[in-house]
Amino acid sequence: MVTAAPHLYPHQWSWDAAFVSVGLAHLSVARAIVEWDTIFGAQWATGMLPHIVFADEPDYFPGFGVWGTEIAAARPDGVESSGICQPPVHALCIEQLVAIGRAQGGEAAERADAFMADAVPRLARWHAWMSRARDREGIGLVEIHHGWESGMDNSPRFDPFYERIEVATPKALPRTDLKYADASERPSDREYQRYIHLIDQMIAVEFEDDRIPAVIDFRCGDVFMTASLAASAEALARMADETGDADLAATERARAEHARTAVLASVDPTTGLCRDYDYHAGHHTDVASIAGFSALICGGDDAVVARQRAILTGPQWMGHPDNRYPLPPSISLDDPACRPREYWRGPVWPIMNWLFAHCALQQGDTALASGLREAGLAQLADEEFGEYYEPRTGEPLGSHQQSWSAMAALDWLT
Ligand code: 9WN
Repeated sequence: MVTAAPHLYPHQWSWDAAFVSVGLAHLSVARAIVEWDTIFGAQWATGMLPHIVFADEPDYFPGFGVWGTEIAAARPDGVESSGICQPPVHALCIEQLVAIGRAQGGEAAERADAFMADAVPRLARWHAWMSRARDREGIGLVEIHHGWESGMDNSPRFDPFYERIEVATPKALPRTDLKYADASERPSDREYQRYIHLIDQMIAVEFEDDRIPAVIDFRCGDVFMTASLAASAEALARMADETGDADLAATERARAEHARTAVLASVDPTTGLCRDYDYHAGHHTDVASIAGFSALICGGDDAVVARQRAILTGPQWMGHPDNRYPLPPSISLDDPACRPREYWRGPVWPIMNWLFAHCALQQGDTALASGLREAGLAQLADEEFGEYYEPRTGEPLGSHQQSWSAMAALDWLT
């Protein structure tokens, strides 16, 4: 496996690895496929792809022992993984990997085609799990039970969800992350107490999908996960067309439509942005973050997309006069909640730039895609491959040599 980062993240993360495989494909399709052997080798019997596959490396908290997934019946034998998921960008990345392999021709193309045929049924199980286990009420928004599932861990979009969690007995927190990143750039201990509390709630019901919603304090209909699912379901439908599985292609197109409808239904008519849904409170939330632009990931309504594009490229986001580069921060610099050095509370994330550029290209918006590519490459020309960047100064923050940041550069340059 390629670890998500050399020190801070010494294991394989699910959506990191999916992205990283696209970068690897430019160097070696065979190597890129090895990455998927690890991802798919950890797929749970339910179809879930777990968010971390652990390497034999103790220096990360919370490690396998804290996760307690040895009691999860669905976890495959011999694989140490966490018990939650991450955004379903996998099909979208595999489609890109296959396109890269085909463009290389010869053996690379043959390998890519054979891999696609193997991957399609696994992706189908993954998407089916997401609909079955995480859209139980059929409203279409993918339900998450931990901020880590969103991949945007401590984004202010989750503050309303975390604020109601009272941790009765705080635990010792061996914060290994603080050895490798400055505390001011990472989530607080208070946040970590809540993260661990949610894991304990899942352990109490042995990570069983049917029992978690009744006990978990965090139930968010995540609009960004949902838009990722819609984009990936379209990608999987196109791959199923190619492998001749018409039933699967139809299922995935229906899944994409259902997800897209929920994303578009979440749009706040006043702000024009997409909103998460609070299952406990029974309403949408109204925190503006980069996830608010989820319609740009999945498309589906030209007017909504045009409005979000105008806001994203406008003076509060990419076009902010204080920006070092015209790139989207995770929270607008004009927002009082913005903390420009603190993780998902303000910084610019290279992988978000890549994802938004990729989806723009899919939807024919070459101008947005090339703007993100150009500015994204200018930022990464520091060759630090920061996990995230200070929007105003362009200073790399968090981990350096972050694998998916390197992948963005590799894919954009080749
Ligand atoms: C928890 C690996 C991961 C990314 C996430 C990012 C961060 C982990 C952490 O690192 O989360 O999953 O320990 O902070 O938020 O998106 O997948 O790069």
